[in-house]
Amino acid sequence: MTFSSTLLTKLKSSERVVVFTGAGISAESGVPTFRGEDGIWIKFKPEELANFDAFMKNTELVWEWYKHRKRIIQNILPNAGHFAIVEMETYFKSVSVITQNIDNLHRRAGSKIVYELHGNIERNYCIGCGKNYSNEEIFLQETAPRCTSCKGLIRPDVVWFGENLPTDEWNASVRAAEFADIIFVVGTSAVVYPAASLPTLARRAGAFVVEINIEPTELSRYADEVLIGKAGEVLLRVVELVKNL
Ligand code: BV8
Ligand code: ZN
Repeated sequence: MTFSSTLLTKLKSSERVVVFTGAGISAESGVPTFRGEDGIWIKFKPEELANFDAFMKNTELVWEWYKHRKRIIQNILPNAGHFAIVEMETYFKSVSVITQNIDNLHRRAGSKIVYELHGNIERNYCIGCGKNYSNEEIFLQETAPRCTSCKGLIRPDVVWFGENLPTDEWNASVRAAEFADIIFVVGTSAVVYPAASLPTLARRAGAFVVEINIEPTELSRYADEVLIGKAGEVLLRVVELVKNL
């Protein structure tokens, strides 16, 4: 893998780094992506499952799907890509992770600044009274879990299609993107908005955009550098590069 001299210069001069991640960075941990050949959506369509109306209409099916994903995520670990991003914190003034993933792997790897744009599958809450529930409590109930206080339906604390993103996480992510010297866009097909607008927002504000993916995407034409390869391998090479600057 070759890196441009511009990237080297940028890495030397950058202080504020943003890493914007999608399902591809968790693929090497064994989490199925959404749109790849093993993609979850292949079996189901977003409109069937990941939206509030579908949840109200097919509560048991939606919960079956989320319990299935919760079990996958309970048995996986962060991978070299997540740990490489943590290591970047040693070499830059700030490293902010903006993730579309709901698997909590960045935090579990040790990243200090993590903005979860689409929620976290380890959290759940009652739509009646807002009471929070852990996954352990959810698994105790065979069917779609109900609130012990108000008998309301419990839902996963994730952002569904048609739902707004959490305001604080979104505002903090926009600010981080606006002030980034360099933004790494890792393992995302960049098709879901408004999250997918962040890399071009960063670019317009002057950031150097580095895309890391196993194939080109919608975003590649806006990237200053496109590094084709697996996130874990490429990010390790980038950290090696930074170490020897
Ligand atoms: C919103 C959580 C304002 C749930 C997710 C009509 C009506 C309403 C809204 C819309 C509409 N039309 C468009 C919209 C906006 C909509 C949208 O963008 N739709 C798309 C499909 C067109 N967005 C929304 O609804 C958002 N909210 O707009 O609010 C609003 C409010 C009311 C009314 C209107 C607007 C909310 C979107 C959040 C959806 N929730 N997840 C759950 O997970 O169950 S989305 C889900 O897919 C992920 O969170 C992620 O964000 C998203 C994209 O997936 P990726 O992460 O990119 O993964 P993917 O599989 O696609 O790609 C993986 C990539 O990795 C590939 O490029 C692959 O090559 C690469 N890769 C694979 N392996 C590796 C690798 N790279 C490196 N290394 C490897 N080893
Ligand atoms: Zn309740």
